[in-house]
Amino acid sequence: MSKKTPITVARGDGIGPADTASPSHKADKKQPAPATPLVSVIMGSKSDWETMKAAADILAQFGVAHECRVISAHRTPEVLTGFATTAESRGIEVIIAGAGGAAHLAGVTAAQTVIPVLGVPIESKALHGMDSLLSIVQMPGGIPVGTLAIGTPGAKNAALLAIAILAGKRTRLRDKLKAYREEMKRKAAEETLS
Ligand code: RP5
Repeated sequence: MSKKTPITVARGDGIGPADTASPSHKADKKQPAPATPLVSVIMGSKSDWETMKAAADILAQFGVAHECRVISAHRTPEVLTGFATTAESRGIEVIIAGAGGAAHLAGVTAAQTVIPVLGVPIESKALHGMDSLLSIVQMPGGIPVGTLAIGTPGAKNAALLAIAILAGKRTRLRDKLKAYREEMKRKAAEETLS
């Protein structure tokens, strides 16, 4: 592993294989935290971390094992190919890719794996993220990238969408997501303007 592509790995709290994988792997059973990440959060530059840590925070809050790495489509293209082509065999189920400017990271990643890729447009200085947004969202038909909002809200929602994808086959995670929504609803209902 290159020293220029730092990785942080956060263990989950037992959110592991899908419920349907095998009865002995039911996610509802108390299990040791899986060592292998289910979600990979990648970003084109360390400068993107300020935005992308919002995705990592949500994944940690839900106890989803994940890894965070800097991989650039143009500075380290070989590393990206190695990452994308081995992600499936490593057990990664969703990839979140944040990039800014001519933001090709998500698209180039999606081109090399069938794992769902969620793109987060980083708010660039020159064009306030419009360049990033259009670069990520305008994938030609055939290789999809799910594109979220510009900046921190997009990073947060990318993680929530990744959780929703994982929750399809993991009842405990689905329950956590429902509880999160309920809490949001409760807080909104209790808002006062005084
Ligand atoms: C992109 O270029 C990165 O995703 C980042 O948003 C942007 C600027 O990178 P730095 O010059 O800050 O490293 O590849």
